[in-house]
Amino acid sequence: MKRAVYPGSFDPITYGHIDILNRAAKIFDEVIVLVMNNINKKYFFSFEERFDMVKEAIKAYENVKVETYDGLLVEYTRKREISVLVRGLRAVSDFEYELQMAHMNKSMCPNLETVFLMTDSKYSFISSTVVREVARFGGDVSPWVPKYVIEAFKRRLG
Ligand code: COD
Repeated sequence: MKRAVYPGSFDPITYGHIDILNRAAKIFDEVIVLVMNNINKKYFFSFEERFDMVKEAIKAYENVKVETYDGLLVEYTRKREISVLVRGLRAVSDFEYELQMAHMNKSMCPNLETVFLMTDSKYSFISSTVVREVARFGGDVSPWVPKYVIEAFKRRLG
């Protein structure tokens, strides 16, 4: 069985993330969406809120699970014996960072392969950062995120 992990912050999950998830679910037998913390980022939603939103997103898939991990990604993949990491690419601007991460992960865990999937062009401009910014100013984020994310913003922002 070919398993892959799709790690991210998902602060919040967007249609861009879901597009990548959709593609990965068609390629691999099982996909684990891993909600993590990037130590360089300050998060708007809590770990639990991000997990709950991803949990809603994966309901539509039989072969997708969600988990959380607060540690080094390569430690997780080693423990779970997962050899494929899925990352999404929106534009060339993503590539430099992603390439660095892929090499870093490979040097720590030689069996780990990073697979890059490109998002549909209609999602290529969406980022969690921009979604948060628009939501904070009361803008309509419904073209970019599902209903349960809008609800989470409402709970947060009042
Ligand atoms: N279309 C397609 N893909 C998208 C879109 C979009 N619109 N938006 C985001 N993505 C992709 C990103 O390119 C990325 O591949 C993935 O979705 C997740 O994105 P984010 O922003 O939710 O998550 P990141 O990039 O902040 O990832 C957080 C990690 C902790 C997973 C990351 O920093 C990492 O892999 N770190 C490795 C180091 C480590 O192990 N850290 C743990 C703590 S020490």
